[in-house]
Amino acid sequence: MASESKKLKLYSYWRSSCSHRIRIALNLKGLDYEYKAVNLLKGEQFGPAFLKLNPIGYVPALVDGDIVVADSFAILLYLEEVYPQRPLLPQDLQKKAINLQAASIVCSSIQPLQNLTVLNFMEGKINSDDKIAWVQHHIRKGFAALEKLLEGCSGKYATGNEIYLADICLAPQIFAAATRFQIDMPSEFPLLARLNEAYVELLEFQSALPDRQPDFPSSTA
Ligand SMILES: N[C@@H](CCC(=O)N[C@@H](CS)C(=O)NCC(=O)O)C(=O)O
Repeated sequence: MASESKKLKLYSYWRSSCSHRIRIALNLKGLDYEYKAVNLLKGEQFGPAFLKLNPIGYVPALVDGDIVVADSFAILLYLEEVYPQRPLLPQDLQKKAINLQAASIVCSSIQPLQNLTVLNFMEGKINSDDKIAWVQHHIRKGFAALEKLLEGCSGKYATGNEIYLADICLAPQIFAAATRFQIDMPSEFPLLARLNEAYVELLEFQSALPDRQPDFPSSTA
């Protein structure tokens, strides 16, 4: 019982790219966790129990014993501090800076402009073609910057031949861009498409994919 309550709990939604980042990080660090599904389409993120964990009503949230940490970037930094195995940031300062910048572009300058709250707010104000054009514009802007940022420093992965924070944030965003928002990765963003080919080979990335999660609805394509 005691060890059960110590097990990490991840509040997640199968399609959430922010939750997807944390699933990858937990897998890389070899941390076992209990999956707590929060159905965003049913509004479970606004229920009182979940708002106690994250007052802004977004997944992911992580519970580690008595500690609750929500917001994916904060969770990634927390995991890195508390569970230093398989580091998410390199020692090399130049590479570290690029990892932080690339991760932040995804977390702050791309994903927030496509999240459910933003898309729901637009509902009825603009048509669905304009809505997808909005999302695509912000993904393309961010991806174009990332291609420039990583040009010259990428190897097999974003900043060389080791997986770091940039990769953990890029993989879910590339997945969402290609599968939900109709971005043709190989023709538009060849460097990112090449990185993604390497990510899909890795078990830690495969088991974090949306369709591998317990709350993935089997009827959804
Ligand atoms: N900055 C937050 C953003 C979290 C976020 O936007 N989560 C989305 C799923 S990826 C969500 O919970 N959306 C629910 C909603 O918009 O109501 C993070 O990185 O964790």
